[in-house]
Order: sequence, then C-alpha cells, then structure tokens
Amino acid sequence: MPKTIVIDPVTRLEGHLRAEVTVDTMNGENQVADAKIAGTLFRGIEQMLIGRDPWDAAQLTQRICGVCPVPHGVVAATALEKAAGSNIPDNARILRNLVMGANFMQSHILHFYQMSLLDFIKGPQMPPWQPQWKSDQRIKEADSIRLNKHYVTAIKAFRQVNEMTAIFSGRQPHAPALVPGGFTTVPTNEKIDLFRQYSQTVIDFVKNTYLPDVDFVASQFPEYNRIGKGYGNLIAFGAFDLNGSGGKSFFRGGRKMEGNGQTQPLNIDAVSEHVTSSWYENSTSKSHPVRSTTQPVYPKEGAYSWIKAPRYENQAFETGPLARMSINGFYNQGVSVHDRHKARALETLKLAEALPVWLDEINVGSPVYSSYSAPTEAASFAIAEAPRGALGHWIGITNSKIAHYQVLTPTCWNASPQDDDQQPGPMEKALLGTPVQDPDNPIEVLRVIHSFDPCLGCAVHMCRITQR
Ligand code: NFE
Repeated sequence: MPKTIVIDPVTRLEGHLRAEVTVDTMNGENQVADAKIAGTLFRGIEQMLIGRDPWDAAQLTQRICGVCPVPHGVVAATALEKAAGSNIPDNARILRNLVMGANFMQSHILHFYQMSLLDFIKGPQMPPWQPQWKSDQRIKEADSIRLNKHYVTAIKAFRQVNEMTAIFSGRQPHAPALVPGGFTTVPTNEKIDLFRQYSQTVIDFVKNTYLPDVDFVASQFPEYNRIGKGYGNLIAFGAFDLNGSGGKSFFRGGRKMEGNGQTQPLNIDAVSEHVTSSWYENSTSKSHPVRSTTQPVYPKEGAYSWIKAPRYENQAFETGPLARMSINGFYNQGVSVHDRHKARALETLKLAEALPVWLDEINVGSPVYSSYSAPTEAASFAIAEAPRGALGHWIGITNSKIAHYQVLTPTCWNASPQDDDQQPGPMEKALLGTPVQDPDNPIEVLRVIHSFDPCLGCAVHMCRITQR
C-alpha cells in the first residue's frame, strides 16, 4: 500500500524546504516511488533591486544568503564591470579569489558536520537534537561520540574560516570589500601572513578530521555509494579566474551527460528557467534569464514550489562540488550520496592548498581598485560558481537604475520542481528508488536530500512588506 510522507520543513538546512515522497513496495522492499521537492518561501530579491542604483547590486545580492554571500558579491560586481567594459587590477582578482575560496571551505565544513552528519550518527541526547529518528542507527556508540565531538570541532573550524575570510573581506558574512571596480581592502604583509596561518589550520582539519570522517561514514553505509544518483548529468559554470583574461580558471565550466564521460563546453544561451510547476506567472516560462520574469502567482494550478526550474537545453542537470570536480577531472568516481560528500571534502582540501599559492601572487603596494562608473544603459551578466554550484546574475540598466535582475542559484538547479516537460528536478530524480526501511522514520530520504547541500535561503526569498 503506497504511503505518502511529508517532511516540512526539512531541517538542518538554510531556509524552508518541503519534501513529499510516496513510498511503495517495489522489488520486495519499500522504495521512494514519487518525490516532490518544494521551496516554501517567495523569492523576491530581484524585485527589491528594481529601480535601485546599480552599485547596490553587489551588496544587496549578498543578502540572498549568509552562507554563500561572497560569490553573489563577486558575480554582481563582475556583471557591472562587464556592463561598463572596465577591468579590475590583478590584486583585486586575487583577493576576490581568496575570499571566495575561503567562503567555499566554510560552507563545505558547515555542510558535512552541521547539515549532514547527524543523518548517519546518533545526535547528542539533548535539545535541539531530540526527538531523533529511530531507524538505522548502526554506528557504534563510541564512534557516534567521537563524531559528535567533531561536530563541535567543526564549529570552531568554520568560525576560523570566517575569521580568515574577514581578514580581506572586511566582515563575514556579507563582504563590504566587494565593489564594482575591484576591492577595498589593501593587502599588507601582516594580513597575508595571518591568512596563510589560517589556511594551514584548514589543511590540517581537512586532512586529519574531515576527510577521514567522510571515509568512515562511507565505510559504515556502503550502500550510499549507489543510492541517490539521479540523472547523472553534471553542470558547472566555472570559477576562480587565474590570469585576469578569463582564459584560465581554477575550475573551468562545462557539462557532462550521464553515460558520456566527456566534458562538453557550455553555451550560456542554452540556459532557461521553467516555471509551470512554480508559483510564477507562466508567460516567460522556458525563457533565458535575460528575458524571464519573477511575477508571483499564488495559488496556481499544478504549481508546488517557489523555486524555478533551470534547465540546460531543456534538460535537468545537477550542480555543485561533485560536478565541478568531475568536469575538471579532479574526481573520477560516480554520482551518489557519498560521492557528493567525498568530492566536497576533496574540494575543500584542494582550495585550502591553492589559497597560499594565490597569496604569493599578491603585489603589496599595487592598486586594488580601478575607478568605476556604472553605465546609464546596459545589459550584462556574469557567471561563476558558488559553493553549491553554478551561479549567474543577469542585469539590465535603464536611466542609471536597475531595470531587470535575475539570479540563477545552484539550489534552483538541484531542488527544482518538475519542468514544463514534466521532467523532475535533480533532487526529485535522485530520490526515486531510494529504499526506506521504516516509512515512519524516513531518514534515508534526508540522507539523499542533504547530500546536495540545499540552501533555500538562496533558492527562494521572502519579501516582507511593512505597512505603516
Ligand atoms: Ni545559501 Fe548559495 C550557494 C548560492 S545555494 S548557499 O552555494 O547562490 O543556491
């Protein structure tokens, strides 16, 4: 007898996500037969930008999220610089890479220990970790206690990474140093030395704690090397410009189709946003972000999410650290729950080891900012990576004011609802076939969802209108 389970809100993630899954008996076991993933808050950040000074974009879009503000600031500033045809000094490029790399590391550590680990171990026997799931608690008591201690160590680790980011960004979260034209913090040898010390702390944490813990969990739950694959289609926009011309990036962009191991180039014009299953007006559905709008329509027949459904050539793609690492040839295993965790941990180490190299390229005493004036009329965009994957900002400027703004976030790719062709979103697809031991304790569903590291703060936004 099929049973429908609703988890709302899915906890331990940023923002509000609703999962509705139908569990049925298939192949002699309970499995997820249908899944609907929904964002339950209205996304309104684009509307807030309309009519504002273009300079505001790099600061206001950072408020989309406290976990990944840096990529939003960098992408908004880059779109504005492209709009004006202006370049930034090399120091600014390097400083942006440093604070963005540190922001990725913070996000990944937070994700594994605070968002995901408790799906696999017994949490502390105290609020807010009680009541707890009663299914599949196979990890030994002693191992659970050790991993719970690492939960606490990880809080210190990501606090340290935030401190490290703030050395250059001015504050974390929401970096004031990210401005069109470059950067505002002037690097000194003292700041560089301090940043380098923090990098070593992260390297030690990842090597001695994070990676071994990811491997330990994988060894205890080997079936999650197969569970949660989904489409197997991967997409990345690429990030961390290494030479100022955009010709060489630490992570190049690209896409990989399931079954074809080749990385293929991207054509950004092939991206569209479907909204038939989202509470938005349909007239621009399936449009490129430069044309799509964000007009809420609620209720709406057939819709079930505030998240739009981005597609590439009208096909669903997973994005995130696994996609980045795989597309760049840095990770060559499969696509599964554990592969997402492992690729994320390996990326943290890769970045922690890259940051000291980039630090050496800073030219103390050279400029960090070039004078910038926003154009009076322009259409522009920039793409990059946020910790959770492919991120794009599209901006239109009319009479010196923002007339159009669209933000395409990684969680919109991953947690998207069905598109206009009834194809489920990547997370929905990954849930199909997931075995669920006890439908009253569907912890397996959370393990799959959390492996994507969804952030609903990024994917949807609440617009609060106060009347006086
Ligand atoms: Ni709120 Fe974000 C990242 C962005 S997820 S964390 O990474 O953009 O959509």
